[in-house]
Amino acid sequence: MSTTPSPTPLPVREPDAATLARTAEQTAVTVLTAATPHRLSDVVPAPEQVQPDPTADWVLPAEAAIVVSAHPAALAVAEHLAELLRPATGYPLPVTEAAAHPLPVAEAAGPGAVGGIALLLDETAHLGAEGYRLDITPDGVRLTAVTATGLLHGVQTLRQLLPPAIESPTPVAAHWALPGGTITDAPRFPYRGAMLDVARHFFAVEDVLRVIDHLARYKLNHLHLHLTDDQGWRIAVDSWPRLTTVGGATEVGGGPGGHYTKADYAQIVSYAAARHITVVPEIDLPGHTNAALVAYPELAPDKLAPPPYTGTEVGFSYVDPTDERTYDFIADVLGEVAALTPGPWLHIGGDEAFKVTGEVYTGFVERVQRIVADLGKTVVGWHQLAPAAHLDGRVLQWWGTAGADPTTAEAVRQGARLILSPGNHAYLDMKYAPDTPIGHDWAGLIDVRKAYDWDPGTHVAGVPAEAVLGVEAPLWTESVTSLADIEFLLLPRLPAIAELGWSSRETHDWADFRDRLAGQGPRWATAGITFHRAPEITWPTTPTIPTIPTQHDMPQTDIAAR
Ligand code: TNX
Repeated sequence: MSTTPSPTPLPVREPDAATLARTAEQTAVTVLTAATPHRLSDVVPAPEQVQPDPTADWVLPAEAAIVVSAHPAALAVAEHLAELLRPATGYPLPVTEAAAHPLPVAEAAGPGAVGGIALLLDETAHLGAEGYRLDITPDGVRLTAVTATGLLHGVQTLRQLLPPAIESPTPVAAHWALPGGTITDAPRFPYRGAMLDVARHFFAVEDVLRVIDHLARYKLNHLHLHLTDDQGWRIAVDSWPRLTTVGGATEVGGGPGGHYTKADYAQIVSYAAARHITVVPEIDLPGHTNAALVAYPELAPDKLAPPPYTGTEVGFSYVDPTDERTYDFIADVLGEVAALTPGPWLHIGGDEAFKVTGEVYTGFVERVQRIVADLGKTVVGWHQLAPAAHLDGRVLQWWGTAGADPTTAEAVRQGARLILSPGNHAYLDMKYAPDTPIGHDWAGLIDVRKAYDWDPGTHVAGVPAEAVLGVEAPLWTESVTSLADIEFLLLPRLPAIAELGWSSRETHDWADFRDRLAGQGPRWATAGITFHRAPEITWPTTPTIPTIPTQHDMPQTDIAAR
């Protein structure tokens, strides 16, 4: 019996401390994170086209740079990407301008560069105003778009393809692997939004900014702020100062309320704009105006100040539609709000004005629509606006639960476009289940499947897909008092509505959506975001994330060896 001779041992050299430390770190990385990346299709909302190439997986190296077309808006997106990736990776990820494009990543970064991430604007690409192409190759990542908005959407996709640990606010020992292949993507509808009611309960600027971040993740591009209601007036108007000093000092349940100064509002608008999100301000008229009447009784039909209202009933208040002073008030308010708002939209509410009916109501709406048009803005209102005369460009927001309304269909036939927020699918203030601790149920219970299983293109009878501007998920806040409450109702249903707005109908598949949505759970958990662990979803257990020891924690020898 012969034995295979063992190979002659190589001469052994003692490894130095630095090599030992590196080896230990690499071993830890291999043990603690999966070596295989996510699937290229594990993205919410579902991309239009996904072509995986398993031979092209790529791992983000510590020395990677972000190269970007020399254009201010693209540079801002590149900086944003770097800011998203730096906390968890601990990598410097410098942002540099590309010499020319399109070039392979390494070439764009300059001679001798390691693979990195290239963000390239290409006006000749057929990707549409918001689309992008993401190529993950053994040389690195190349993201191409016609606009900076497209680049930003691609950045959100890239972020979701990295391991969930990328959401960690502090450095993590992970293998930052990306699945190889190409994604080509563009939205189905141009308007994709969410609404936050800051009137029933007031929310601080930082809470609104955090909601904006949640919208950006799922490629939503509009934030509708319901700024005024019976329980509080939340936006400063210089020409009518008591709106906030008096009208802003209440909220549901008797809390202190609050309001946004013009600087606060400007901060929200610019934070949203940096994420390519347009703010849609709503001044709800002629109903839902008790807070304004408390501040200015001259606007009330009987010219008497009503008591402040902190309950949750609707439909009792209205500004006097027969008094010219009311229209001065509206022109002043809408003028100031329009001046603060770079986006094209002004939302005038129009819902539940139960005491202003028939021709008085339509006459009122027609005057206010005209005021908005004269300010150079496009009027948006709840679908109760439908019987008022058509005005070019006007947009109705559908919140019905029945899927049919001849008056709305007729308004659309005359040229109105529709934003779909069906109460029984898209209302994020509806409870998930009978035992959901907060929320309403007047439009039914909305579990994740109910939020996902409808088609904006065919939902309202007589309204063709071409007349649908998009979708919006409203969050009314009668029962919502904290950021955690907001997140609990938003997640995981907001991504369902976002997918209906973004993804082509061909990708619509509940089982597939459910699996992709499950993958978002560990991301939210890692980022410290509250969400409802909906029982329909098989949430993966969130791995304990290993943190990289800071220099302070390291033994002295390792620091010296670095
Ligand atoms: C109806 S939807 C309202 C709001 C309430 C909401 C509660 C709409 C245009 N009006 O005033 O907050 O129901 O779900």
